Amino acid sequence: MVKPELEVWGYNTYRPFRIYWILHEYGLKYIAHRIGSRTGETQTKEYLEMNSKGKIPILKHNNRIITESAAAVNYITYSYKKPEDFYIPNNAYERAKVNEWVFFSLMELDCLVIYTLRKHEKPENLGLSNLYGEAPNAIKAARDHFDRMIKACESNVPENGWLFGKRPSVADIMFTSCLMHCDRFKIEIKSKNIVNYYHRAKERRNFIDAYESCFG
Ligand SMILES: N[C@@H](CCC(=O)N[C@@H](CS)C(=O)NCC(=O)O)C(=O)O
Repeated sequence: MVKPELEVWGYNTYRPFRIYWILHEYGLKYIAHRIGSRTGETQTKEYLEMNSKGKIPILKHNNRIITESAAAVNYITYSYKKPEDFYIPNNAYERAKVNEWVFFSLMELDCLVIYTLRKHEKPENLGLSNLYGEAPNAIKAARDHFDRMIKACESNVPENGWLFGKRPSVADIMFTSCLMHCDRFKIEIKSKNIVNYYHRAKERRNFIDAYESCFG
């Protein structure tokens, strides 16, 4: 049997999940190395040679290594034939609109909200304040920021389908993966529209299969 040319390191968290989801959208075979963050597995000499940040995920394609989840998701879309049921932008403006969601998700949601909660919530709330210190003001600011950003993007989320119509895109993978943290950190999504969008996303076959591969 030919060894799949794609390999993923990481599982059980939402950032590797982004890569599993795009691989399932593209129907690609891959090898999953189910290693966890903060288990020591990302700190071995061998792993650090692949990703000096000592984090998951990594995508490897033959001898190429990609260490940021969004870059890895995009890499798949640049490298493989587009599936029928997936949206790829056609021109600079359409690409910019997809990227708007990607950078919004990474910066405003992942970085400013999710990382802050992960670092400063108490361990009983799945945070790491035992390592990074308690910071109640930062936690409140992060939760307020989430509410503000949800309100800001609400009118750009359609009532049906995906962010760019009938087919999902990289924007949906990035945005949905950030919404998934709401369950974990008990963040209420104060928008019926976005809650409905999130439920629709979770019903997609490729989402369910990717979820099983990443978290099952
Ligand atoms: N910006 C990176 C973030 C990767 C990241 O923070 N991964 C987490 C797990 S989801 C991790 O490995 N954390 C361990 C650490 O921060 O030391 C990406 O999106 O790929």
